[in-house]
Amino acid sequence: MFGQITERFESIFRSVRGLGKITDKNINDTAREIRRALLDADVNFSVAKSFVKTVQEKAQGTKVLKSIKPGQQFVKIVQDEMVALLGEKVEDLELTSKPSIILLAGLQGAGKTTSAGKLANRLKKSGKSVLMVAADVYRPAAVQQLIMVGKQAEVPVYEEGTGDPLAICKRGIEKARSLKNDVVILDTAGRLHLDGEMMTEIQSISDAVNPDEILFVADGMTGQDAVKSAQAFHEALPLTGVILTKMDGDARGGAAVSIREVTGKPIKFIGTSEKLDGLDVFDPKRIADRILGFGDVVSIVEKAQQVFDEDQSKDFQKKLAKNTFDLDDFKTQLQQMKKMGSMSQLISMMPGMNSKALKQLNMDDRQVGWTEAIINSMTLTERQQPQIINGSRRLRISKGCGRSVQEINALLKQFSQMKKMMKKMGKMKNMKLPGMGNFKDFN
Ligand SMILES: Nc1nc2c(ncn2[C@@H]2O[C@H](COP(=O)(O)OP(=O)(O)OP(=O)(O)O)[C@@H](O)[C@H]2O)c(=O)[nH]1
Ligand SMILES: [Mg+2]
Repeated sequence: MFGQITERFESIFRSVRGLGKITDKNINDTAREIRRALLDADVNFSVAKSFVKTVQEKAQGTKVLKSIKPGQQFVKIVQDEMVALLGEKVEDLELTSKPSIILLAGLQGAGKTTSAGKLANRLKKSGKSVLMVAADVYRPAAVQQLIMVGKQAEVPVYEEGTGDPLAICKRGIEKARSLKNDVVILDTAGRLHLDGEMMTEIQSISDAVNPDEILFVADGMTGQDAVKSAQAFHEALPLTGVILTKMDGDARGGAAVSIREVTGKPIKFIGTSEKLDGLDVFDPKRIADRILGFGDVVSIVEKAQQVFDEDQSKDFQKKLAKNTFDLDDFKTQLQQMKKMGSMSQLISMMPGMNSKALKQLNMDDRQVGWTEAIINSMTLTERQQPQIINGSRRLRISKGCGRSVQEINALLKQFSQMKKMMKKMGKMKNMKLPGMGNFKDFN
């Protein structure tokens, strides 16, 4: 997520942090760099312009402050403004009526049906009973797709095959009422916003059923196009929020940064995978930190908590404290991380993991398997004291596992980097990450 823009901010901040004094010149230079980074990430032009203007004005204010680290204050200004731009606080769904109605609208292929399933799954897990309604009668496989999604989420689907979408929605809601469901999710057909007829149709659905939530589902990969279509839908429908999908891809960040400012509607969720659990609450603070390269430690902690074994975590913490964390522990940890989703996704959330470090540490599931194989061909002593692994040992290990010596070198380097990183993190108190020691503040 946000690879490119994050890299740019990291480099901007590197020079800003080092500033001993804030002057007009370095304020203007930095402002220009920030504007370029935002525009290159496909952020809306006027959003970028006003963002930079505010940052510039506030930075002027720090010129007079006799602070020890003026550069750090500058960074803080950018951070605060980014959080403000993204909407400041988490905006939850507002589901007050019974059944509450959620209408999903958006362009073709944006991810409405997938998001319907993810929302249903999420609501179901929070104890609500949900019904999904298949109101896309235009694409032949659409109903079947929602039924499949419903099966995965174990949420029932109301469908009539073809027919009038408005009538189907109404009868679906009636059904939910008779079943005493808490929430009904209406999955509508994808539209091209140029298509007046289709827009009128979704407007008539919205007018007739008066949804609690009208969520615009936008493909986060499409940058400013997502913002433009959000605007068009916003003019046609009383949107209550946005779901930004496909943020696991190489989203440049333009949509995430601009949509709220342009439409005035909050992003409520982001899609982070094709799977049912790939939906995260949009937290402006966390996303700002990720965009700006400060890492999203809270998310890692949460993900880790979901999969890490409590006893094992304590064990790891002890080992970290005593600095006896070895390659066997590394292996166990890799196995557990595998459960958390792709390694690169996880590592990209870590603070200080700039893109270069990320590339060095980047691993896919296959590589995790190879890494296990390499560690398995080491002796116990080698695993505990990797520093003894010299050239001839490397050759032997390589023969044992069928991976090249270069790969073994890379693994050992990775391990020592990871250990260093953990040691650094271990020094930070307050935040508990199971299996990885304690954390404190980052920036
Ligand atoms: N990687 C990734 N893929 C996603 C995400 N959300 C949706 N997709 C994929 O995007 C494609 C389109 O998703 P759908 O849910 O069918 O989109 P839709 O808006 O219902 O499309 P129409 O019904 O044709 O308008 C599918 O291949 C999904 O798996 C996401 O958050 N991440
Ligand atoms: Mg669909």
